[in-house]
Amino acid sequence: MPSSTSPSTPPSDHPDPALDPALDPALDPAARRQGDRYVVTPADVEAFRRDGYVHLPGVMSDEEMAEIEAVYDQFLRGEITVEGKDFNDMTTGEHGTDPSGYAVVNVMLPRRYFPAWQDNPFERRARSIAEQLCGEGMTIDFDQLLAKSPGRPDAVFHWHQDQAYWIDTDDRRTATCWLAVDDSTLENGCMQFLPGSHREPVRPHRPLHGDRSASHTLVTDLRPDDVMRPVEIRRGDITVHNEGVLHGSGGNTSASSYRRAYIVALRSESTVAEERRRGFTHSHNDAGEVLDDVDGLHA
Ligand SMILES: O=C(O)CCC(=O)C(=O)O
Repeated sequence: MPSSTSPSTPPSDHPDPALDPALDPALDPAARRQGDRYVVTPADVEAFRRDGYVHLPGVMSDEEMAEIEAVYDQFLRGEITVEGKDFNDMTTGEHGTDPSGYAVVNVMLPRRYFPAWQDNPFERRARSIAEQLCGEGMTIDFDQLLAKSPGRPDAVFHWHQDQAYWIDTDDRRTATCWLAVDDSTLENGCMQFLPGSHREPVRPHRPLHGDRSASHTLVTDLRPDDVMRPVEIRRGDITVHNEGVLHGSGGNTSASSYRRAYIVALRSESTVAEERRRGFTHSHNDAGEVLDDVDGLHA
């Protein structure tokens, strides 16, 4: 059942023309891919500014997805070494144990642990998209894999604003590019957003379990008027969200479908420099004082 802290599953949004090109033949995703660039339309920019997120169809081709998936699954099989808490279960904070029981497998900073992934085709298109949505001076801050296995209704990603997880900086521009490696549906736990919530200040957040050494995961409560909007997208599509929009996702109730996502987050160069100066790298192994200094714990 929906609760104030667990993602609910309201009916899906009105049909999205980008999911069905027949509804709008002008939106041909293949034509929007132009080498390293992906063409963002004025309507996309407007949606991103208004809602705090936007859905971009067909950012990656089938062939490009196959290459990404091969490395992605090497991570999931434990064939690429990831240090300490950077390979964890996002729901429990467990790490260093058998991941086959994890509800949400979370790999932080895959490009650090597998440098050959740096500058891959998704990173290059994400750069182009971030520049079109946020302007110049954007750089990759971190990347992440989030995988929910089938039949895991507990694979809930609790409501939060990303800025709540981050330290305060002057230029907070952010484009978090969330790539669907599987079709992402309400059933398998797609992303859900609260449109326009990025215009509010960061809400108070709390660690899901105990303190941040026990639980990296932060959570905030929905308010009675908050209506979350699920965004179902296809493999190869992305959503892009900013630092302030409230979001999360429900469990995976599908009997057969994984819900794998590959995230590349770009932020302003000045913010990334300030984060690194203060020892904040988005690793779950960052020092405790840094992890306690984040905005959501002081809102
Ligand atoms: O993949 C999810 O369900 C949540 C991802 C998320 O919160 C994020 O990318 O900021």
